[in-house]
Amino acid sequence: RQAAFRTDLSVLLDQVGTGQESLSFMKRRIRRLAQQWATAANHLDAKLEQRWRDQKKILVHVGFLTEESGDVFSPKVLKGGPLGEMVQWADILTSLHVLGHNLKISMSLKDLQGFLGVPPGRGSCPLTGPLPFDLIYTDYHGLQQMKQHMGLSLKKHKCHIRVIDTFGTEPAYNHEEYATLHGYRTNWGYWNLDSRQYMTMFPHTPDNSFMGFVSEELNDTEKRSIQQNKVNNMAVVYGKEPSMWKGKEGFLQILHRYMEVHGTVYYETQRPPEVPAFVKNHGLLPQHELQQLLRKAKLFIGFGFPYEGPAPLEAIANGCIFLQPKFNPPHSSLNHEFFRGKPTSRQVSAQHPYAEQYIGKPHVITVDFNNTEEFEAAIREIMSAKVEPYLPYEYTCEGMLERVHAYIQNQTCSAPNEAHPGVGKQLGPMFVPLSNSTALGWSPNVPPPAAWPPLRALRLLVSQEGQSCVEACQRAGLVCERAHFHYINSKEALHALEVQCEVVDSEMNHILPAFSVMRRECGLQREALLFSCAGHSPKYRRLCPCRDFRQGQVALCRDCL
Ligand code: U2F
Repeated sequence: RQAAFRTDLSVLLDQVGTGQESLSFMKRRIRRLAQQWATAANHLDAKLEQRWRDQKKILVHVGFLTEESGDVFSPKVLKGGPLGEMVQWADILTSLHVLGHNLKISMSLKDLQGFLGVPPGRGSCPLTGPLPFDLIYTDYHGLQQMKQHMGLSLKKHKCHIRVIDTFGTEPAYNHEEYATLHGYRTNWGYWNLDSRQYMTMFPHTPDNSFMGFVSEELNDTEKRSIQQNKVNNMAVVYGKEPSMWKGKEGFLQILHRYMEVHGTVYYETQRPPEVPAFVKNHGLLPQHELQQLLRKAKLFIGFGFPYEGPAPLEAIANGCIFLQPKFNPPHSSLNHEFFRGKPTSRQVSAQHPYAEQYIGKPHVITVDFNNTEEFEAAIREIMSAKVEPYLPYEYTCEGMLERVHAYIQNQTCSAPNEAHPGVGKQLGPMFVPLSNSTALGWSPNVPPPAAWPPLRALRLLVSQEGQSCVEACQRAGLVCERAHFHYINSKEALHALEVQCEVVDSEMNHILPAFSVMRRECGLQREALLFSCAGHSPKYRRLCPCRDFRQGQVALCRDCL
């Protein structure tokens, strides 16, 4: 069946259900943004020009909100607990509904079993017949529950699964045997999925798919009125939980010399001791009231935690400048408690690396907060700057619908466990050196094999020693495309790059394909699950599949729609 865009959200609101505070939060959000979604649906509908879109049967099982996983989030919704995940799930549900898919929503084990047709009870009762869904969106908690209740059939159906995973999962952590043997085993990883099945909150791990969420959009009249009503000396502190303010008095004192300081910190009866008396604390606000506060404020300032949340995007969208600390050395699972045990080695260079790398000045200023001069200079700069509200396209409703549409219609998980070194063999002649540099492109004369993103977007680059493909592609203004590793994992690719190989081995190692210049050793990848944009090694230069991307929509290549 053909999917038709929906602009009425009432059926979705009924489906979300009632009971927990988290559900009320999500429903308030869905209602508040309903008009914005409807406008975006109409735009995208027109842009796609009647293109056929398959209607998919989709199950959304929100594992972390189930009673069985402890549901630690719901009781904290009104008390300063994390809301980022609920923001994202509300927006995922809305996207799938608006795109016109056939949606079922599960927030408990009972719902899950009912939808899957698995008999209730203890132990793993394998799902016999075919899976009644084309796609299942869940999270790590939900995956665990599905394993318990679907038994071995989970393996059979795993290509249909998508895992919403805020901070990302790198391939080395995802491959069970490799992770166990090489010290990448964590509480979360090792599911042996195609790493693009993990979907993140920000586009920070190109091995995964970027799912994202949306932020409030403003029309021109609203933008103008915001700019006229900005209060140049008004700052709002990022942090709804008292612990996020702990040990920050020094910075707050300096800030207070220049600006009036506001906060939205949850409290029960009296001011939390972490929040100085000069701070005007509004208490935790409903989302729409927070937006109003941000419309007046000039500065939104983060003190290092929470990492990578939605609030800075909302602040920037409402015309604030976001000031955040640089982390030197970067925070990661190797050196910081919060990231410990997360299935990634990603180096987090600031509180909100996306804001720094994808938005930057004048909307985002990232400085070393311990350098008082730099910190004060940034505050002065912010007070006198004139900045317009800004929202990257990928965080608008249309941007999210466009991306989710493209994934649903094009992303396949064939996940052959063998990497088949030499799969690029028949493609050998298609590598044409562009110049003396290491960039290669596809010859336009040869029809590319079916692949998504299409292979004409592929640019083969070689990393420096110690550099990952994430970085190598980024330096060239491109992005690493994990789906294309298959096509560059060949002797022909090495040959086309004029790499001197005395031996060409094929191994299981997440830095392959790669070569050592010193030792004249070349290695190809034997295990497709281990193709990794993130991998790097000091003595190896890596072969990297990079691609272009659409302005404001890094998840999609120029020809990807
Ligand atoms: C992130 O979670 P958080 O919930 O801590 O992220 P924030 O950026 O603080 O904000 C989430 C939402 O909370 C809303 C605000 C944001 O959309 O509009 N809010 C509000 O309604 N009222 C207020 O007074 C203040 C904020 C991240 F998203 C999670 O994935 C991480 O687990 C967590 C820890 O790093 O950080």
